[in-house]
Amino acid sequence: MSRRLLIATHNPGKVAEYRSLLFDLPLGVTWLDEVGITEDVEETEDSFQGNAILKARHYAGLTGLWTWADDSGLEIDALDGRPGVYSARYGGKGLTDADRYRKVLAEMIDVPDAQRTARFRCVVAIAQPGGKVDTRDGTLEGVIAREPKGSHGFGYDPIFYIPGFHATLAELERGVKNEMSHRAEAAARAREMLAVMLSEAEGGEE
Ligand code: ITT
Repeated sequence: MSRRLLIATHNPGKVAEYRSLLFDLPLGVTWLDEVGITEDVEETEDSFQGNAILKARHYAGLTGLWTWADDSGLEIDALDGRPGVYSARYGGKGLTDADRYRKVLAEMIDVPDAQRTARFRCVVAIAQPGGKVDTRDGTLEGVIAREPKGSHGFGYDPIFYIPGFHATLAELERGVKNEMSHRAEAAARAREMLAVMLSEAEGGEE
C-alpha cells in the first residue's frame, strides 16, 4: 500500500472514530502526532467549510499526504448563529466547556422555548497533495435546554436537547451519539467522496 491518509487533528478520540469508519479503504490511516507534527493551524476563516479546507490544504502541503480535516461547532438561531466557528473559544481563552455553555445559557435566559432552536454542524475537507480539495457536511438539529444535564460527551453536549430522544446529548451513550451526530453524518459522506477521489486519482495515473 503506497498511499496514506493523514487525519489532521491532535485529538486521539477523533482519530479512533475516523479509523473505524475508514478501515476498509485501500489506504493506511495516520494522524498528526504519529507523523511528528505538533503545530496547529490558526482557524482564520469565517465558515466551517473555510476552516476545514484551510487545515486540509495546509497539512497536505506540509506532508505530501492525502489529508482529512474537519471543523465543527454549534449554531444557535436566537443568537444569530453564535457561537458558530468560535465554539471552541467562545468567551475567550482560559474558559472551561462548562464556562462556555453557562455563558450561552445566560445569553438565552429570556428566549422562549419555541425560539431555542439550534444545530451542530461539521464539515470534513479532503485535500490531495496536488491541491485538489472537496468537502462534505453533516448537521444535528436540537434545542438549547434551560439547564445542563448529563455527563457524557464534551463541549456543549449538556445543553443540547434532542426532542426525539427526550434527552440532552450528554445524557446519551457515546455509541448512540456517534451513530447520529453531525460528525458521523459528515464523515459517512466524506468517506464516499474519498473513495471516488481515490479511484479518479488511480485512473489519472494510468
Ligand atoms: P481539533 O481542531 O484539534 O480537531 P477542536 O476542539 O477544535 O479539535 P472541533 O473543531 O471539532 O474540535 O470543535 C469545535 C468546538 O465546537 C468544540 O470545542 C465544541 O465546543 C463544539 N463542538 C463540536 N462538536 C461538538 C459535539 O459533538 N458536542 C459538543 N460540542 C461540540
